[in-house]
Amino acid sequence: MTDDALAVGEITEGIEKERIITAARVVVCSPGRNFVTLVVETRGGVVGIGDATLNGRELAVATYLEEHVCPNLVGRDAANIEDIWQFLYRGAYWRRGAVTMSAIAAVDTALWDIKGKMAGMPLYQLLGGRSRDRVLVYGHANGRDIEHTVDEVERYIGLGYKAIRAQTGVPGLESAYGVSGDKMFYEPADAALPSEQRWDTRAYLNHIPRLFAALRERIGFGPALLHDGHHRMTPLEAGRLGKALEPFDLFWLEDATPAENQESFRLIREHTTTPLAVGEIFNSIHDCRELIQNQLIDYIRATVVHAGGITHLRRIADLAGLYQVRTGCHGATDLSPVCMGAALHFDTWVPNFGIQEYMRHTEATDDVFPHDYAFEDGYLYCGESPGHGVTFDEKLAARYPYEPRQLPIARLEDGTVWNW
Ligand code: GCO
Ligand code: MG
Repeated sequence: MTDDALAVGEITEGIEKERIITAARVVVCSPGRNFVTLVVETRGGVVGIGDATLNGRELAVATYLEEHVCPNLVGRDAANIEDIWQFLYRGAYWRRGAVTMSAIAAVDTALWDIKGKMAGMPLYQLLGGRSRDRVLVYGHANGRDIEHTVDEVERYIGLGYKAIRAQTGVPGLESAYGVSGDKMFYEPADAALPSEQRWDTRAYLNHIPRLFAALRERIGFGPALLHDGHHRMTPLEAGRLGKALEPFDLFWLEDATPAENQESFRLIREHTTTPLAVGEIFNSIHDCRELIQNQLIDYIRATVVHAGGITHLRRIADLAGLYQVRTGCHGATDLSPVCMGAALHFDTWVPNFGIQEYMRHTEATDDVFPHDYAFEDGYLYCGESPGHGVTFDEKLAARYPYEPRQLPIARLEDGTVWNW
């Protein structure tokens, strides 16, 4: 009897002993910011790692993994990625949710890593091979005012970027989403308890078109420009902004409005042809099914760590492909290099690729997570080493203990809590 003929989920003598999972453990470390990493070991000595970081809620996922997932992994055949995914998803009874899906994603990523290492192949080969030579990425430029932001965009062009997200300070507001002191390593989770920021949508709406007019005036129409609304607008306000930005040829307007009500994107669509992107906080295909099937978006932002791993992200991308919706995986610094490595293999394979977000990690983070992907001239290249190509220096990680940090909250002028 071959291994394939074995009943799934059954641990029998026949399973190649070396594939049996012997240990699964969670490491929380903070080399500049917090990361949750799952390490899975097999009897044969092959180790796979997965990212389980959920910004501001790290310990919830770590505990979920430690208490409810890891004990279930030991003794299973690491090769049965699909069966383990289904076991963790259906078997929990409580479906979906960011904590559950990030935990499942970490297991899934670690198991794909192990499969690649056992096959001696980079992950993209296991998915179906290369669909492109390189992965177009966008970087983050931001400034306190329009002039400063335009300078920053020019600096990113100087660094080789072909696509740049631009965020700027808004007159009358002390702080704005996406604008920070450090121009390479933006980190919004800034305090143990949430800091509070004022928000004024009218001031924002009147200001942003001026930024993009100034940008096109200075840099022309060569580089692609993106903007993140970070859930702050109502659908009608988003329609107005999208319309005002049409002359400036945006690659996308992101998170124009919260998407719990997927139907609300229809109103935006009816008012503008500016391409729409959403999904960095989605964790399931059901969060975006209507958006995709009704062609209410152009780019889906779900990524490996928060959307159930490679196994589930692939399903989302396949559904999106039927409706000409392309991928644009979330790639902020709160997703560890492990997620980035896995996402780059996914990006290299996925037929309906759009773009990949790339916020650089700090040197300390890169030291803890040595990786073989590399940036050159506006593109990221995944490596050729077996698995996803990212390793984990646990000894070094131990020098950076967890630091409690949460994301800020936003309030309107009158004190009402708004979407951050
Ligand atoms: C993005 C995102 C991030 C999020 C962050 C929250 O487009 O990159 O909006 O900057 O704010 O991931 O943890
Ligand atoms: Mg975003």
